[in-house]
Amino acid sequence: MPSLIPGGSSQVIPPLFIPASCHSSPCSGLLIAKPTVLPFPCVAGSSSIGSEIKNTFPSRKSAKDRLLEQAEAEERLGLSFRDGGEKQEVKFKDGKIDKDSFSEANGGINQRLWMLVNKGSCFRDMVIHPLVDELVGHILGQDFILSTHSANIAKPGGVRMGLHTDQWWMPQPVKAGENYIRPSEISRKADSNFINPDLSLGISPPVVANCMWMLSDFSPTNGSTEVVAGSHLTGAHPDQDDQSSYPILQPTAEAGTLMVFDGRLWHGTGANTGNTDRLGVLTTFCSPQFRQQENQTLGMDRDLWEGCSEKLKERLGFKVWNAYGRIESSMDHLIDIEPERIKELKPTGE
Ligand SMILES: O=C(O)CCC(=O)C(=O)O
Ligand SMILES: [Fe+2]
Repeated sequence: MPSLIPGGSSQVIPPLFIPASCHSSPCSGLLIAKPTVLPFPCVAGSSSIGSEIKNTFPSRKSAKDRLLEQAEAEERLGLSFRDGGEKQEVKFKDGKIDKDSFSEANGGINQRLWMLVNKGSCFRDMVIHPLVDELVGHILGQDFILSTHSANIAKPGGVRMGLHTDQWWMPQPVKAGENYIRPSEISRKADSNFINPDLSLGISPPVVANCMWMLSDFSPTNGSTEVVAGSHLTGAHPDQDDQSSYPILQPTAEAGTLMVFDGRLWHGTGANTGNTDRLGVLTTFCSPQFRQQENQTLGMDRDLWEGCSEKLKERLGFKVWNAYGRIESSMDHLIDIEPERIKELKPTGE
Protein backbone atom coordinates (compact mmCIF):
# COMPACT_ATOMS: atom_id res chain seq x y z
CA MET A 1 0.00 0.00 0.00
CA PRO A 2 1.51 3.35 -0.93
CA SER A 3 2.21 5.76 1.87
CA LEU A 4 0.76 9.22 1.37
CA ILE A 5 1.00 11.05 4.67
CA PRO A 6 4.10 10.00 6.57
CA GLY A 7 4.11 13.19 8.62
CA GLY A 8 7.24 14.55 6.97
CA SER A 9 8.17 18.07 6.07
CA SER A 10 5.83 19.87 3.75
CA GLN A 11 8.91 21.30 2.00
CA VAL A 12 9.93 17.98 0.47
CA ILE A 13 8.86 17.91 -3.13
CA PRO A 14 9.42 14.45 -4.53
CA PRO A 15 9.35 13.65 -8.24
CA LEU A 16 5.76 13.76 -9.33
CA PHE A 17 5.83 11.23 -12.08
CA ILE A 18 7.62 7.94 -11.95
CA PRO A 19 7.15 5.56 -14.87
CA ALA A 20 5.96 2.50 -13.01
CA SER A 21 2.56 1.11 -12.31
CA CYS A 22 1.74 2.89 -9.06
CA HIS A 23 3.75 5.16 -6.79
CA SER A 24 3.35 7.13 -3.68
CA SER A 25 4.74 10.62 -3.47
CA PRO A 26 5.42 10.97 0.23
CA CYS A 27 4.64 14.41 1.61
CA SER A 28 3.40 15.77 -1.69
CA GLY A 29 -0.27 14.86 -1.28
CA LEU A 30 -0.24 13.22 -4.69
CA LEU A 31 -0.40 9.61 -5.71
CA ILE A 32 0.43 8.92 -9.30
CA ALA A 33 -0.45 5.86 -11.32
CA LYS A 34 0.82 5.40 -14.82
CA PRO A 35 -1.29 2.48 -15.77
CA THR A 36 -2.09 1.24 -19.19
CA VAL A 37 -5.75 1.16 -18.22
CA LEU A 38 -6.75 3.96 -20.55
CA PRO A 39 -8.40 4.28 -22.95
CA PHE A 40 -11.20 2.44 -21.23
CA PRO A 41 -13.50 0.36 -23.33
CA CYS A 42 -16.76 2.18 -23.34
CA VAL A 43 -20.15 1.51 -24.82
CA ALA A 44 -21.57 4.72 -26.21
CA GLY A 45 -25.19 5.58 -26.75
CA SER A 46 -26.38 5.82 -23.17
CA SER A 47 -27.08 9.52 -23.45
CA SER A 48 -30.70 10.32 -22.74
CA ILE A 49 -30.62 13.58 -24.66
CA GLY A 50 -30.47 14.33 -28.33
CA SER A 51 -31.77 11.26 -30.07
CA GLU A 52 -30.45 12.49 -33.39
CA ILE A 53 -26.96 12.47 -31.93
CA LYS A 54 -27.36 9.36 -29.81
CA ASN A 55 -27.25 6.76 -32.54
CA THR A 56 -24.82 8.27 -34.97
CA PHE A 57 -21.64 6.95 -33.37
CA PRO A 58 -20.04 3.51 -33.38
CA SER A 59 -20.91 1.43 -30.35
CA ARG A 60 -17.47 0.93 -28.83
CA LYS A 61 -15.62 4.05 -27.80
CA SER A 62 -12.67 5.00 -25.72
CA ALA A 63 -13.34 7.31 -22.79
CA LYS A 64 -11.68 10.07 -24.78
CA ASP A 65 -13.95 9.59 -27.81
CA ARG A 66 -17.03 9.31 -25.58
CA LEU A 67 -16.10 12.52 -23.83
CA LEU A 68 -15.55 14.35 -27.10
CA GLU A 69 -18.85 13.26 -28.60
CA GLN A 70 -20.74 14.08 -25.40
CA ALA A 71 -19.06 17.48 -25.28
CA GLU A 72 -20.02 18.18 -28.87
CA ALA A 73 -23.58 17.02 -28.28
CA GLU A 74 -23.99 19.18 -25.18
CA GLU A 75 -22.59 22.11 -27.11
CA ARG A 76 -24.93 21.59 -30.09
CA LEU A 77 -27.94 21.21 -27.80
CA GLY A 78 -27.19 24.41 -25.90
CA LEU A 79 -26.31 22.50 -22.71
CA SER A 80 -22.67 23.37 -22.60
CA PHE A 81 -21.28 24.79 -19.35
CA ARG A 82 -18.29 27.10 -19.79
CA ASP A 83 -15.93 28.66 -17.29
CA GLY A 84 -12.31 29.82 -17.25
CA GLY A 85 -12.87 32.90 -19.41
CA GLU A 86 -10.66 35.89 -18.66
CA LYS A 87 -13.48 38.42 -18.84
CA GLN A 88 -16.21 36.09 -17.63
CA GLU A 89 -18.17 37.49 -14.73
CA VAL A 90 -20.69 35.64 -12.64
CA LYS A 91 -24.06 37.38 -12.97
CA PHE A 92 -26.85 37.37 -10.45
CA LYS A 93 -30.59 37.39 -11.08
CA ASP A 94 -32.99 37.82 -8.14
CA GLY A 95 -30.12 37.18 -5.73
CA LYS A 96 -29.25 33.86 -7.36
CA ILE A 97 -26.42 32.97 -9.74
CA ASP A 98 -27.67 33.32 -13.31
CA LYS A 99 -27.02 30.12 -15.29
CA ASP A 100 -26.14 32.15 -18.37
CA SER A 101 -22.97 33.21 -16.56
CA PHE A 102 -21.47 29.92 -17.66
CA SER A 103 -21.90 30.29 -21.39
CA GLU A 104 -19.63 31.06 -24.30
CA ALA A 105 -21.73 34.16 -24.87
CA ASN A 106 -20.62 35.38 -21.45
CA GLY A 107 -16.95 34.69 -22.28
CA GLY A 108 -16.65 31.15 -20.88
CA ILE A 109 -13.91 29.01 -22.48
CA ASN A 110 -13.36 25.70 -20.67
CA GLN A 111 -16.11 23.15 -21.13
CA ARG A 112 -17.32 21.27 -18.08
CA LEU A 113 -19.48 18.18 -18.28
CA TRP A 114 -21.27 17.09 -15.14
CA MET A 115 -22.88 13.87 -13.85
CA LEU A 116 -20.68 11.62 -15.98
CA VAL A 117 -22.26 8.59 -14.32
CA ASN A 118 -25.16 9.11 -16.74
CA LYS A 119 -22.98 9.63 -19.79
CA GLY A 120 -21.28 6.34 -20.61
CA SER A 121 -20.21 3.04 -19.10
CA CYS A 122 -16.56 4.10 -19.44
CA PHE A 123 -17.23 6.79 -16.85
CA ARG A 124 -19.09 4.42 -14.53
CA ASP A 125 -16.09 2.07 -14.76
CA MET A 126 -13.86 4.83 -13.40
CA VAL A 127 -15.94 5.07 -10.22
CA ILE A 128 -15.27 1.43 -9.33
CA HIS A 129 -11.80 1.04 -10.81
CA PRO A 130 -9.38 -1.06 -8.67
CA LEU A 131 -6.88 1.82 -8.60
CA VAL A 132 -9.59 3.98 -7.04
CA ASP A 133 -10.20 1.30 -4.40
CA GLU A 134 -6.53 1.27 -3.56
CA LEU A 135 -5.51 4.91 -3.82
CA VAL A 136 -8.66 6.69 -2.67
CA GLY A 137 -9.14 3.94 -0.08
CA HIS A 138 -5.65 4.69 1.19
CA ILE A 139 -6.66 8.28 1.91
CA LEU A 140 -10.28 7.86 3.07
CA GLY A 141 -10.55 4.27 4.24
CA GLN A 142 -12.58 1.64 2.48
CA ASP A 143 -15.94 3.44 2.64
CA PHE A 144 -16.27 6.47 0.42
CA ILE A 145 -18.86 7.83 -1.96
CA LEU A 146 -18.85 9.67 -5.25
CA SER A 147 -19.10 13.39 -4.73
CA THR A 148 -18.80 14.60 -8.28
CA HIS A 149 -17.85 13.03 -11.59
CA SER A 150 -17.13 15.66 -14.18
CA ALA A 151 -14.90 16.51 -17.09
CA ASN A 152 -12.95 19.68 -17.56
CA ILE A 153 -11.87 20.36 -21.13
CA ALA A 154 -9.37 23.15 -20.68
CA LYS A 155 -9.34 25.00 -23.99
CA PRO A 156 -6.84 27.43 -25.49
CA GLY A 157 -7.34 30.84 -23.93
CA GLY A 158 -8.72 29.46 -20.66
CA VAL A 159 -7.24 31.19 -17.63
CA ARG A 160 -6.08 29.79 -14.28
CA MET A 161 -8.90 28.56 -12.09
CA GLY A 162 -6.99 29.59 -8.99
CA LEU A 163 -5.67 27.35 -6.25
CA HIS A 164 -8.25 25.94 -3.88
CA THR A 165 -8.83 22.78 -1.89
CA ASP A 166 -11.64 20.36 -2.61
CA GLN A 167 -12.70 20.42 1.05
CA TRP A 168 -12.84 24.19 1.41
CA TRP A 169 -16.05 23.74 3.43
CA MET A 170 -14.42 21.67 6.18
CA PRO A 171 -14.53 23.51 9.54
CA GLN A 172 -11.10 24.39 10.93
CA PRO A 173 -10.02 23.08 14.35
CA VAL A 174 -11.05 25.53 17.08
CA LYS A 175 -10.11 26.46 20.65
CA ALA A 176 -12.64 25.33 23.23
CA GLY A 177 -15.04 28.13 24.11
CA GLU A 178 -13.72 30.56 21.49
CA ASN A 179 -15.57 31.97 18.52
CA TYR A 180 -15.66 29.89 15.39
CA ILE A 181 -17.01 30.33 11.89
CA ARG A 182 -20.43 28.75 11.89
CA PRO A 183 -20.25 25.81 9.47
CA SER A 184 -22.93 27.13 7.12
CA GLU A 185 -21.08 30.45 6.91
CA ILE A 186 -17.85 28.97 5.51
CA SER A 187 -17.33 30.28 1.99
CA ARG A 188 -15.17 29.39 -1.02
CA LYS A 189 -13.28 32.60 -0.43
CA ALA A 190 -11.04 31.49 2.39
CA ASP A 191 -11.39 33.44 5.62
CA SER A 192 -8.24 34.71 7.38
CA ASN A 193 -8.11 31.87 9.90
CA PHE A 194 -8.28 29.41 7.01
CA ILE A 195 -5.37 31.18 5.28
CA ASN A 196 -3.30 31.60 8.47
CA PRO A 197 -4.50 28.88 10.83
CA ASP A 198 -3.41 28.50 14.43
CA LEU A 199 -1.34 25.34 14.00
CA SER A 200 -1.23 24.67 17.73
CA LEU A 201 -4.80 23.43 17.22
CA GLY A 202 -3.74 20.77 14.71
CA ILE A 203 -5.12 20.40 11.23
CA SER A 204 -8.17 18.72 9.73
CA PRO A 205 -7.83 15.27 8.20
CA PRO A 206 -8.66 14.57 4.56
CA VAL A 207 -12.32 13.80 3.98
CA VAL A 208 -12.13 14.14 0.18
CA ALA A 209 -9.87 12.56 -2.43
CA ASN A 210 -9.84 13.52 -6.07
CA CYS A 211 -8.86 11.53 -9.16
CA MET A 212 -7.68 13.30 -12.29
CA TRP A 213 -7.81 10.92 -15.26
CA MET A 214 -5.77 12.44 -18.03
CA LEU A 215 -7.41 11.61 -21.33
CA SER A 216 -4.93 13.71 -23.30
CA ASP A 217 -1.33 14.61 -22.64
CA PHE A 218 -1.03 17.21 -19.87
CA SER A 219 1.60 19.95 -19.91
CA PRO A 220 2.07 23.40 -18.39
CA THR A 221 1.25 24.78 -21.84
CA ASN A 222 -2.17 23.16 -22.18
CA GLY A 223 -3.39 23.89 -18.65
CA SER A 224 -2.11 20.95 -16.66
CA THR A 225 -3.49 21.00 -13.10
CA GLU A 226 -1.53 23.35 -10.85
CA VAL A 227 -0.54 21.79 -7.54
CA VAL A 228 1.37 22.91 -4.46
CA ALA A 229 3.07 19.75 -3.27
CA GLY A 230 2.85 19.27 0.48
CA SER A 231 0.20 21.96 0.96
CA HIS A 232 -2.22 19.36 2.34
CA LEU A 233 -0.10 19.17 5.49
CA THR A 234 -0.01 22.90 6.19
CA GLY A 235 -3.52 23.15 7.67
CA ALA A 236 -3.93 26.27 5.52
CA HIS A 237 -6.12 27.11 2.58
CA PRO A 238 -4.79 29.27 -0.27
CA ASP A 239 -5.51 32.97 -0.36
CA GLN A 240 -7.93 33.65 -3.18
CA ASP A 241 -6.67 37.21 -3.63
CA ASP A 242 -2.92 36.69 -4.03
CA GLN A 243 -1.31 33.42 -5.09
CA SER A 244 1.85 34.92 -6.55
CA SER A 245 4.23 33.56 -3.90
CA TYR A 246 3.05 29.94 -3.90
CA PRO A 247 5.43 27.26 -5.26
CA ILE A 248 3.13 25.99 -7.98
CA LEU A 249 4.05 22.89 -9.97
CA GLN A 250 2.37 21.67 -13.12
CA PRO A 251 2.81 18.04 -14.06
CA THR A 252 3.80 16.96 -17.53
CA ALA A 253 2.22 13.60 -18.13
CA GLU A 254 1.03 11.47 -20.99
CA ALA A 255 -2.54 10.51 -21.68
CA GLY A 256 -3.53 7.57 -19.51
CA THR A 257 -2.00 8.91 -16.31
CA LEU A 258 -4.09 8.95 -13.17
CA MET A 259 -3.29 11.52 -10.49
CA VAL A 260 -5.01 11.01 -7.14
CA PHE A 261 -4.76 13.80 -4.62
CA ASP A 262 -5.68 14.51 -1.04
CA GLY A 263 -8.72 16.81 -0.73
CA ARG A 264 -6.65 19.32 1.25
CA LEU A 265 -4.08 19.75 -1.51
CA TRP A 266 -3.96 23.21 -3.10
CA HIS A 267 -4.64 22.81 -6.78
CA GLY A 268 -6.56 24.25 -9.73
CA THR A 269 -6.77 24.19 -13.51
CA GLY A 270 -3.81 25.87 -15.18
CA ALA A 271 -4.03 28.46 -17.95
CA ASN A 272 -4.10 26.93 -21.42
CA THR A 273 -1.67 29.02 -23.43
CA GLY A 274 -1.26 26.39 -26.15
CA ASN A 275 -3.41 25.46 -29.07
CA THR A 276 -4.78 22.06 -28.07
CA ASP A 277 -7.54 20.99 -25.69
CA ARG A 278 -6.58 19.41 -22.36
CA LEU A 279 -8.98 16.60 -21.56
CA GLY A 280 -9.38 15.76 -17.89
CA VAL A 281 -11.97 13.74 -15.99
CA LEU A 282 -12.28 14.50 -12.29
CA THR A 283 -13.77 11.83 -10.08
CA THR A 284 -14.11 13.27 -6.61
CA PHE A 285 -14.94 11.13 -3.61
CA CYS A 286 -15.86 12.06 -0.06
CA SER A 287 -16.35 10.17 3.16
CA PRO A 288 -19.87 8.84 3.60
CA GLN A 289 -20.89 11.33 6.32
CA PHE A 290 -20.52 14.32 3.98
CA ARG A 291 -22.82 15.76 1.36
CA GLN A 292 -22.09 14.93 -2.27
CA GLN A 293 -21.43 17.81 -4.65
CA GLU A 294 -23.64 16.23 -7.30
CA ASN A 295 -26.74 14.53 -6.00
CA GLN A 296 -25.90 11.13 -7.43
CA THR A 297 -28.83 9.21 -5.95
CA LEU A 298 -31.45 11.60 -7.27
CA GLY A 299 -29.60 12.58 -10.44
CA MET A 300 -28.77 9.10 -11.63
CA ASP A 301 -30.55 8.00 -14.79
CA ARG A 302 -33.25 5.57 -13.58
CA ASP A 303 -32.76 3.38 -16.67
CA LEU A 304 -29.25 2.48 -15.49
CA TRP A 305 -30.31 1.06 -12.13
CA GLU A 306 -30.85 -2.55 -13.19
CA GLY A 307 -27.42 -2.68 -14.79
CA CYS A 308 -25.59 -1.21 -11.80
CA SER A 309 -23.37 -3.46 -9.73
CA GLU A 310 -23.74 -3.41 -5.96
CA LYS A 311 -20.31 -1.77 -5.76
CA LEU A 312 -21.39 1.05 -8.05
CA LYS A 313 -24.63 1.55 -6.08
CA GLU A 314 -22.61 1.76 -2.87
CA ARG A 315 -20.23 4.30 -4.38
CA LEU A 316 -23.11 6.41 -5.64
CA GLY A 317 -24.41 6.77 -2.10
CA PHE A 318 -27.16 4.17 -1.93
CA LYS A 319 -25.35 2.42 0.91
CA VAL A 320 -26.45 3.18 4.45
CA TRP A 321 -23.51 4.28 6.60
CA ASN A 322 -23.97 3.77 10.32
CA ALA A 323 -27.72 4.39 9.96
CA TYR A 324 -27.13 7.58 7.93
CA GLY A 325 -28.70 7.81 4.50
CA ARG A 326 -31.43 5.36 5.47
CA ILE A 327 -35.10 5.76 4.71
CA GLU A 328 -36.82 3.53 7.26
CA SER A 329 -34.83 0.71 8.72
CA SER A 330 -31.35 1.45 9.96
CA MET A 331 -30.67 -2.21 9.24
CA ASP A 332 -30.89 -1.67 5.49
CA HIS A 333 -27.62 -2.15 3.69
CA LEU A 334 -28.63 -0.50 0.44
CA ILE A 335 -31.56 1.79 -0.16
CA ASP A 336 -33.57 1.21 -3.31
CA ILE A 337 -33.89 3.73 -6.08
CA GLU A 338 -37.69 3.45 -5.74
CA PRO A 339 -37.95 2.93 -1.99
CA GLU A 340 -41.10 1.83 -0.26
CA ARG A 341 -42.31 4.77 1.77
CA ILE A 342 -44.40 4.30 4.87
CA LYS A 343 -46.89 7.13 4.67
CA GLU A 344 -49.36 8.62 7.13
CA LEU A 345 -51.22 5.63 8.60
CA LYS A 346 -54.21 5.06 10.81
CA PRO A 347 -54.87 1.99 12.95
CA THR A 348 -57.30 -0.31 11.14
CA GLY A 349 -60.92 0.09 12.10
CA GLU A 350 -60.75 3.84 12.69
O1 LIG B 1 -9.18 21.00 -14.18
C1 LIG B 1 -8.33 20.84 -13.30
O2 LIG B 1 -7.15 20.62 -13.55
C2 LIG B 1 -8.74 20.92 -11.86
C3 LIG B 1 -10.16 21.35 -11.66
C4 LIG B 1 -10.53 21.48 -10.23
O3 LIG B 1 -9.70 21.53 -9.38
C5 LIG B 1 -11.93 21.54 -9.80
O4 LIG B 1 -12.82 21.59 -10.63
O5 LIG B 1 -12.18 21.54 -8.57
FE1 LIG C 1 -10.59 21.22 -7.34
